[in-house]
Amino acid sequence: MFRKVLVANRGEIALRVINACREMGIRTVAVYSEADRNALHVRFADEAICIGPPRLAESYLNIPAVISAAEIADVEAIHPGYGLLSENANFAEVCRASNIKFIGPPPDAIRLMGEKEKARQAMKKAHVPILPGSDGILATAEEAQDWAKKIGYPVILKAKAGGGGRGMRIVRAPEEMSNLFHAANAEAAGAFGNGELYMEKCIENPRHIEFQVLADEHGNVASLSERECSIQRRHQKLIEEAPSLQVSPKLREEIGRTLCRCMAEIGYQNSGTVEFLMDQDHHLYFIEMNTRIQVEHPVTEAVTGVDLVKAQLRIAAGERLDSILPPRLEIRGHAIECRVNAEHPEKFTPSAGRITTFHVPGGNGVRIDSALYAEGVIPPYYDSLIAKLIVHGRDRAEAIAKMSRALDQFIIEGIHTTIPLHQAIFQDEEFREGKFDTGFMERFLAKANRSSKE
Ligand code: MV4
Repeated sequence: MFRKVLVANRGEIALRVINACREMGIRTVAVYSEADRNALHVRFADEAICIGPPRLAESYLNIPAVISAAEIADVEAIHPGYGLLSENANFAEVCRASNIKFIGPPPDAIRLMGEKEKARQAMKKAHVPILPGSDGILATAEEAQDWAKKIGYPVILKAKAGGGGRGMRIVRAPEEMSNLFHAANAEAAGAFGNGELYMEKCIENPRHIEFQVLADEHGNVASLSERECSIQRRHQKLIEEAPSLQVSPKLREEIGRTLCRCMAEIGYQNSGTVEFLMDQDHHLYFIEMNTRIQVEHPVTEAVTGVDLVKAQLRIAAGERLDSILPPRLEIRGHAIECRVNAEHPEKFTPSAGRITTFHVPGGNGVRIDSALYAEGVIPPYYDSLIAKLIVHGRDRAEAIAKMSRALDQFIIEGIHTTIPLHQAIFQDEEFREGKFDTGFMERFLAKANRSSKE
């Protein structure tokens, strides 16, 4: 096992990695920006190195600064967390060239999944179900129209370099194609420096369901079942749960088995998340793969009992999956996570400032992953995620009851948070019955708006 690991992140995920290292007897090195001098990841790591000014590009995204810190501190490995440098193939390559283990997949696997169209073809080759779509990049709007005629409207244009919904357009009729093609192309070029587009059949109001996989460096792969992430707003997830009520044991087994074969074929390593859309007929279709640990990983940890960050560290140190995982993976109970963001609950604008009052709920089956503390200051430069509240119950009803109780006891004053929004969602009948899709938040907010005007 590693003696010393650098954590190239901040906030709750930096603490999450530090905690795992601590419990495994690994020394930790934090890096931080000038805005994070008083942050908990700096306090809880064994060593901390300031790598630059507050702006991300000058600190947490500054590859030479991060690598220099790793060399000065003499670490054997870097854990990138999520976001920031976690899916940067170039960074993974620089780590390799510097003789530092990048705790994640090989650079080629990151690069493959970063090119959404190539990822699609790789999945297709391994018999993972994909949606009907274009074979490759669309050269012109006319070519797009030809494909759409074959596939059937509505179709969706997506950016090859995409993600997060940018450069995406739904096209419902041939006469819309030309305008939407050029709009998507321009948006993708602006956002990713690459305007290339591909096409898929559009699924209306899909569910978003993702499978967690782990792969060791000896060709072994395991599927750790799925998470349901349909409660989203503007491509930001708000609530995630595991397992999904819509995935039957048979479907879970089938997709899991196919993914294991696929990941072995690709030469995938470490933790990954394979995203699917589910249509009204409960069929799953691959859309993209994330090559990192995800924000919502704790719900999978709760129902499988597997510590995914420790698994990442052990895989990166060369251990085999059969020594990391129990002989038979079982799903126990139901887990739900609420992402608590520092933002105004109605305007959804970021809220920065000093925490005055702070109280966290506890009790059986309640977990909080957060880097907040009383009198702590939330800087305005970074992600608005400030805490994750995760509950684990015997079944979904118990998890919902636990979450409602825990939200009522979660007190954060001094800034605006999404706690009141979560409280309202947990009272919603549609949500409580599990009858929702990715259109839920839009309907929910429209309902809330209507009743506030009455
Ligand atoms: C889709 C889709 C419908 N059909 N692809 C949005 C972000 C990107 N990761 C994929 N997205 C979608 N892809 C096809 N073929 C609908 C969406 C989509 C969506 C997906 C998951 C969760 C929320 C969403 C909100 C709007 C659109």
